[in-house]
Amino acid sequence: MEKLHDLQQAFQAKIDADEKIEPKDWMPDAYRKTLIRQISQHAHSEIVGMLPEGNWISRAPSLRRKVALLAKVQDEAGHGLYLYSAAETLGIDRETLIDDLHTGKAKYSSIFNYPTLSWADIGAIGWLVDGAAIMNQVMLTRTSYGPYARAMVRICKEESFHQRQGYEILLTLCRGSEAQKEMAQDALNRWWWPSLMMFGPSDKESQHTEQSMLWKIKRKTNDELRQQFVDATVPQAEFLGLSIPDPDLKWNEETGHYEFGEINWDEFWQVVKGNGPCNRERIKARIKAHEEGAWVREAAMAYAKKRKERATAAQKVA
Ligand code: BYC
Repeated sequence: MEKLHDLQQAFQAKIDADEKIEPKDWMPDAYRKTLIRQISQHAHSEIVGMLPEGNWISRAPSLRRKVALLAKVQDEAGHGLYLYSAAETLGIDRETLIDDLHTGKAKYSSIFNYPTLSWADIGAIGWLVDGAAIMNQVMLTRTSYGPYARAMVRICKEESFHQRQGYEILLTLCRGSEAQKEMAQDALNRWWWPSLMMFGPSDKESQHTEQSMLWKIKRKTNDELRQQFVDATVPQAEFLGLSIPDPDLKWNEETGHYEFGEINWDEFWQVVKGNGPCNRERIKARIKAHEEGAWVREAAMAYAKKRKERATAAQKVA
């Protein structure tokens, strides 16, 4: 008992001193569990996040746009892989994690359960969804678990290219014809509120924030990040000449922040529980891709096994 207490104290002291926790270090079970939950849900978000945009690769309006979108969607697959690997360092295997996604046990970001109806949505996703993701992920480059923090550094660099490609799509549309500008406004109208929901429930409702802040898994709360996002994004919308679909949005001179209207939390929880516009379609598409990719995984495993056998045989000869 005493020993456990000492271990816990040493662990928290390390966190308080801003040292990283590494895979072989002792950690409380609850810390491990929280990290597996958050990192795997983050990985699932990257992989499911490929679907709404992948839908537009074949319909991109020019070769330049197609190449950029292809690269972005491919980057997201890469982010998913870094994150599954980071989760695996905590002693869970990838098949279990993927199974949890397919059976609905594990969550993924609510944002990917909305449809992409026009090309302007690809601009809005890059600008708003990747913009929100960066806000959250820059904080995570300083998270207390080493493998997660290091994965985030590279992911953030790529996300900033994603954000710019989205903003540039909207800038082009907003400087184009009246119809193009309307398309951009319509995309902003549909993506604004779901983007604010990405940051999770309000601090009052959040179950995990308090503990995650003590462990420095999270460095900022859901509401802090959401406010930071609104403050950064409103001037960007003004530059585009678009209006944010929130009649309550106003600048507060005293606080130096924008005030904004109430989020529809009922819609948020419906989407999180699996009843959003595209939840069923997304999971169906992921299961299909997983099943169709079985032969690739089998071939890769067989190849790895053969190489290992050859290396062992060569060692014996030597
Ligand atoms: N959607 O106590 P809370 C991207 C769940 S996409 C669904 O505040 P926590 C990308 C939450 O999991 C971004 N579920 O939790 C961009 C919890 O349920 P469980 C992905 C949500 O963990 C473009 C419950 O609600 N980023 O990168 O302290 C293209 C209570 O919440 C959501 C990440 O995942 C939501 N929006 O804070 C492609 C970042 N919000 O788990 C890809 C890493 C909350 O108890 N994650 N829930 O069943 C985090 O930073 C935190 O997990 C969150 C939530 C801020 C999301």
